[in-house]
Amino acid sequence: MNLQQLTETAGSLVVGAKGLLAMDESTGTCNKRFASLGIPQTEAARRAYRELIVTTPGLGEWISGAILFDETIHQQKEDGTLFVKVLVEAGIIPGIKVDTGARELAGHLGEKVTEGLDGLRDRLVEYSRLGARFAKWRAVIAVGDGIPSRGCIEANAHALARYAGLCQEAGLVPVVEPEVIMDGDHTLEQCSRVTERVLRTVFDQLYTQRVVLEGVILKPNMVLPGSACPTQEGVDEIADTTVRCLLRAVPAAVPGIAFLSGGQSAELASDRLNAMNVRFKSRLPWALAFSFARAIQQPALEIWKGNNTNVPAAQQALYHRAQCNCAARLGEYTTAMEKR
Ligand code: 5MM
Repeated sequence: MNLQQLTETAGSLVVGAKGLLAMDESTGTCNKRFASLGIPQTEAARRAYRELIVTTPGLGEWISGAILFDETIHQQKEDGTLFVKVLVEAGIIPGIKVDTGARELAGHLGEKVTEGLDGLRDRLVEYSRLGARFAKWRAVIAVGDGIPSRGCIEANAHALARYAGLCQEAGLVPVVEPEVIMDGDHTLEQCSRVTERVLRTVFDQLYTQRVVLEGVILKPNMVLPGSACPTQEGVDEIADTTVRCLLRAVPAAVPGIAFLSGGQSAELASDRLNAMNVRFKSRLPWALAFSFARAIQQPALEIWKGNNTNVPAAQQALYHRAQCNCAARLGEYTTAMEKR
């Protein structure tokens, strides 16, 4: 393990006001998003859409790293240039999602465990050869009656730590993503308790597996009430609750926290990240950044709709969301930025 290289890469991923662009939707997820907009669910359409993203002019001003999917890391622009090369030339670090998805956890009705450890060591070597410098693995934790269980939290935390250890061995920075999902009617307080418990367990497992925290990026959920909860707190309360939870559970050695958006609207995700940085930035041991998929991509996807003539407008929308989220990192985002 080259510790200096790992810490440098991790630092570059959260440098300045930049953040990560998650474009690692698996084929099923990407097709689902395409289907809802009437876009053909073909390899050609997925390639064209990913070309739109990676060729967005100026994207590297705001985006430090892009998380790719196995299909995408092998794909090329129409002119034959590999996407990885396009990203590097734009100053964006290529990364790769390496889990193989969340499946039902035996004996735990309604809970999942993320798979993908078998053969991971060899896959990481190959991804590194293809140009990836960081990786990502997502665990899914649901909140509900009697869940999450200890079995689910521990199984997922153990897998995340085993993955992170293998990444560091291969010289790739692990982005560790334990997502407490928004589905359900749980309260903000419940989400906070679950998120804290999950994060404490994850960091305990990372320590047990000898993962070097200086070479890790954490990708958590913001602490939010369930999407069906009747009480939806305001932006400041969500910012305070999220940061309080993170301060309790995330060691100061971690260089950066890059939130997932989890189904929030693009504007709310920016607004909440902004509030955290306005209220706490100067007092935090780690950078508070973003690693959004839907909250960066969705407006662009809705403009593109599979139509080539919409590419410039879609790229403009993508650029705009990336810019808004950088402003949010600085605590300089305002809703006025949306009225353009
Ligand atoms: C939670 O999902 C991650 C962040 O995306 P959002 O900001 O939209 O919440 C995202 O990186 C996710 O892991 C990918 O979209 C891949 O999802 P699947 O389910 O296809 O592996």
